[in-house]
Amino acid sequence: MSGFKDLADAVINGDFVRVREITLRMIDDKVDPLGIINDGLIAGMNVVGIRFKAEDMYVPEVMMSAKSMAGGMELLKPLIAETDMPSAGTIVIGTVKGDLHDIGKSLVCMILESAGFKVFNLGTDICPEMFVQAVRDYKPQIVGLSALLTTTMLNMKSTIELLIEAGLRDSVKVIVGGAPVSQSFADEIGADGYSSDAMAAKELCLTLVA
Ligand code: B1M
Repeated sequence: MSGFKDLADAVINGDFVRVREITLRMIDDKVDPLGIINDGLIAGMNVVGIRFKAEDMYVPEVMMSAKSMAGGMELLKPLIAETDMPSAGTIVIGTVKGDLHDIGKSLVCMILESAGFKVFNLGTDICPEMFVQAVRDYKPQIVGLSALLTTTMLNMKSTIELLIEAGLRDSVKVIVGGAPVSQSFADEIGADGYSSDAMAAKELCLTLVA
């Protein structure tokens, strides 16, 4: 469908207005919201990632792409969360200390909400103490840690260590994800699960609360 390519191109060009226009048009045309996210918004962001790495795009342009993608996601969020599913469980999720990457984690939140989870999205740059406090406040079954940088993924380990120190580790399952994270890293730091993308995170959480 050419709409997906147009949408991906608009994300790549950081064209907020056009991303919203195309997203709205696709919603009107009853295109599956998850398809719009995966084949339009994420497809565009993937190209941005490749170009950023190749130094063919720079931080301000990447920010504009990210904002455009968020503009599209904002329109889709009510449609994804619009399910009659009973609450599947409670999840606290955040991007770890030192890390400002928000998009993937927000997508994971949307998909989990769509599966009926009550999600407390703490945001980005969340230190271990804040995760511990959130576990005390919200009493989730699952804590989700996201990291996009090889430097910040180490803060996942510190967060798990502080949960142990606070005597809370046995009360929650900890899942980790983000581009540099792997199953072997998850095993190494003592997490209960790892997922490579938002859909896999949903399946993992459903398994963990079953
Ligand atoms: Co940043 N950045 N960035 N960046 N950025 C990466 C991650 C990078 C790979 C780019 C590159 O060099 N190719 C690189 C990291 C290198 C490394 O550590 N190995 C990088 C860098 C270096 C940096 C800076 C240091 C750049 C600089 O300033 N010199 C800086 C760091 C700032 C900081 O955090 N302290 C920085 C800044 C930024 C922006 C602010 C410009 C912007 C973020 C805007 C925002 O989020 N609001 C940005 C962006 C957009 C990217 C890329 C281009 C795209 C990330 C993204 O949103 N992808 C990225 C390159 C890339 O990933 N290809 C890059 C789309 C998103 C849907 O995918 O986040 O992977 P992703 O999430 C997926 C899965 O990973 C998984 O599910 C999601 C959905 O399917 N997932 C989970 C994620 N969290 C999960 C949690 C789970 C389960 C699954 O359970 C809890």
